[in-house]
Amino acid sequence: MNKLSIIGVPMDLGQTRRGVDMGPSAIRYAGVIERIENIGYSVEDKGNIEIALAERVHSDENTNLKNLKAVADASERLAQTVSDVITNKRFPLVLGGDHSIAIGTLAGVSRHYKNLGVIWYDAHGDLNTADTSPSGNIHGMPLAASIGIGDDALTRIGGYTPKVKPENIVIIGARSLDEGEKELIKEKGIKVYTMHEIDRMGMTKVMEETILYLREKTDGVHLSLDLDGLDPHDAPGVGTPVIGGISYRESHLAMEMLAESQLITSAEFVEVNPILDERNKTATVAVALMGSLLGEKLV
Ligand code: HAR
Ligand code: MN
Ligand code: MN
Ligand code: MN
Repeated sequence: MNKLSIIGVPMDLGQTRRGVDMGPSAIRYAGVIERIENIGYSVEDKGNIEIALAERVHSDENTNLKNLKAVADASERLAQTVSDVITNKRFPLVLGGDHSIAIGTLAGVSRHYKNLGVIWYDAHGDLNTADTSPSGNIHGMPLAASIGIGDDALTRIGGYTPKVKPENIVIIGARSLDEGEKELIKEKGIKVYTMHEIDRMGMTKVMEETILYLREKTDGVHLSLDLDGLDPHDAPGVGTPVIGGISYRESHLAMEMLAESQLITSAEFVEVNPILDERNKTATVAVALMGSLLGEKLV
């Protein structure tokens, strides 16, 4: 596929820190369009999905999920936009925004595949529900919602559930999992490479295994890359940094191996928060990783 569409999602309603709504602007400012055009893609920027203003959203007293209705509404719009892009035979590249946007992205992508695979590159599992969440923040729930676990308003975007089978998921970079998430990982048989495995095996082996595993099972693979999967030294502009993360070099290698594999059919880069960043470093890292993922060559 040599045609690509960028979709911005200035979402900050899935958590409570301000600034992550400016992620799409920061990533565009870091030169994403030119970077991808230089690889040889025809790039269309579809602009941003409309997101309600945090100051105008009122909490619903029937749930502890923050901004539930506003997140669900945005997810429906995003799902439709992503689905249209795929129908037009273009690669969807979604720019966040907090990670709650993955609910909508996956709802749009999964309409097009019988056996969608997902790589969840993240310090966190994002496998919480209203019952297990320590925060009520929906950005800690999108992977659970996508396998059909959680509030109907999140699991039934697009009118069907689940979007992804647990055995088609690979989590990479985990180092901050809540108890309920650990239980769900075991119960559902979700494949996880924590930082322990990355340290012991090296990123090359982790990616070789991931690619082999998903190639056998799936007919398309979505990459959901949370910048907090990287170490805060390399990606400081995120709302929930966790020390001891994946380096920029390891991430670059992982993206190049995915490019070689030709497995990835859609991608999103999330949690870039320019207010917390150092001179747009995290957005710049995100754009460099997009370049590697999409086949950029050094010579
Ligand atoms: N697990 C915690 C929660 O659910 C923290 C989630 C942190 N957020 C993210 N997602 N950036 O990866 O509240
Ligand atoms: Mn996440
Ligand atoms: Mn995270
Ligand atoms: Mn390289």
